[in-house]
Formats: sequence, C-alpha cells, structure tokens
Amino acid sequence: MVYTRKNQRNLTSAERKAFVSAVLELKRSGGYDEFVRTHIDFYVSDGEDKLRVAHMAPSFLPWHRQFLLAFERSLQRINPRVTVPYWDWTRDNSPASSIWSDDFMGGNGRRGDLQVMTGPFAYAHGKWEISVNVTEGRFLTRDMGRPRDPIGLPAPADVARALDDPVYDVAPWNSTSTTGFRNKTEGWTTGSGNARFRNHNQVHRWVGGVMVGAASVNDPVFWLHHAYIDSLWSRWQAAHPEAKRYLPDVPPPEGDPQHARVAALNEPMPPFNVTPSALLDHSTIYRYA
Ligand code: CU1
Ligand code: CU1
Repeated sequence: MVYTRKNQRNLTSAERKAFVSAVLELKRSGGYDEFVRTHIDFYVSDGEDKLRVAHMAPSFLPWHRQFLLAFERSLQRINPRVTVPYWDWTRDNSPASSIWSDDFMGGNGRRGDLQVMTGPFAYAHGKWEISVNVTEGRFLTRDMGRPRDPIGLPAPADVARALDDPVYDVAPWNSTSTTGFRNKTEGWTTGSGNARFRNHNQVHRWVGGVMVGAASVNDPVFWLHHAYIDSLWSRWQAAHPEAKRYLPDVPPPEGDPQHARVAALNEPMPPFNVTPSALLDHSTIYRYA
C-alpha cells in the first residue's frame, strides 16, 4: 500500500499525537539514537579525502531519502499508521507557526542556554535526553532566527531557483558546485556568514541549537525538514522529465579529484546497501499530499 506523507500543518491532533508517541517510543527503546549515530558517522566534509555520501555530494538527496525511509519503517513498527510529515518552511516560517506547538515539536530555546522548555521533547519533561552528541549537551536546544546574527527562512523564490535548474548536479560534485539542483537545494554558496547557507542549510541554521551540525538528528524537526527536501526532489523530477535524474551516472575516473569520493548512479551509499538508482522513484512506496 502506497502511504501518504502529509504537510504537518494539516495533521489532525490525533495524527500529531501518534507521530510524537512513536518518536518517543523509538527514543525510549534506543532505536532513535542509532539514527543520530549514523548521521554523525557519515558527516564527512568535502575537505576530507574519502568517500562522502550524505552531504556536500550528489547523493545528498538519495542518501537522506533512504535515511528517512529507515526511520519511517522504525516508526511504523511501533504504529503502522504513522508516516513522516513534512514542514514547508516557505509557508510556516515563524517561531509562532503551529509546528512549534506544545503538542508537536515544542517551542524555541530559552535565552541563555537555549534549552527548549516546552513540548514533548523538552528535557525537563523527562523523555528526551540527548545521549549521542558531538558536544556535552544533554538537552534539546534551539535558537530560531539567530537573534544575535539574524537569518531568515528561505522564501518560495529561493526554492524556485533550485527547482528551475534543469541539471541534477555538476562537477566537482561538492559544496563548490555553483549550479545544479542538488547544491542549490543542499545550499552551499561561496558567500560568507549567513549568506553561505541557502535552502536546506539555511533552515538548519535558522532553527539553530542542535540542528546545526552533525548531531542535528537529535531535534525531531530534522525529519520534517528532510521530508520537505525529499518532496522538492520529486517536484524537480516532475518539472524536468527530460533530465538525467541523477548525476554522475558513471564514477569519476582515476585522476579526477573526486575519484572514489562520490557515489555514482549505480554505486552503493554506505551504510545502506542501496544505490541512488534504486531510490529515484518513490511512487510505489509513498506519495506527498
Ligand atoms: Cu544530513
Ligand atoms: Cu539536513
């Protein structure tokens, strides 16, 4: 049965509750922290001379598609009716948006230590202690909009600029690729400060706190953000039916600086035994509403 991923703003309160309960149960059982660990383990930058599959690479989109599917299957083992909702941050674009309500993601961090004090993932409520992290931090933090160095959320025009690019990705297949749907969506630019971050990266930075960096999975909004990014990949495919759906289609040859550092169309993306090619079409698994 093809299931539906919904816009989080359209969930009923029962659906919100079911999603949150499944996430909390996965956390309680230890399964959630395995996802945090995987994301940290595969947080490889393009300054490192090794294979990078998750970020700063063409497989940014299929790697996170598989990561989301694995997470969603874990939730569905707890409650088969649960799917991962998506957060359209071009529309629900303020700390007052309903996504941050007490029965869903909870609110902003408090002044000072940025600790989230409301909602199901507040440390003080006893169900969300961060145990796998890149810092000593044990509680969920957020710093929406970075008031000391303000950043906004991407606008519809920013998303449109990515969707309008007819090429999936271009050499050198990393954070310096200046064109191509993949990096326009992932969001590395040559700018400095906040201007370095667009679309996907800009949203991580806008939420702030643990959403910045390798351990960002510790904020459950990570999944809602990435479900929206995943939906943009679907929209890009639909908008460019003639385009090659993934590049590079063959591995960069020996002598190419990206040789053995990126996954081509038919190469597996560790830790998953799955290729980008196998993930191009999600229509037999789920759809976006
Ligand atoms: Cu990631
Ligand atoms: Cu991300």
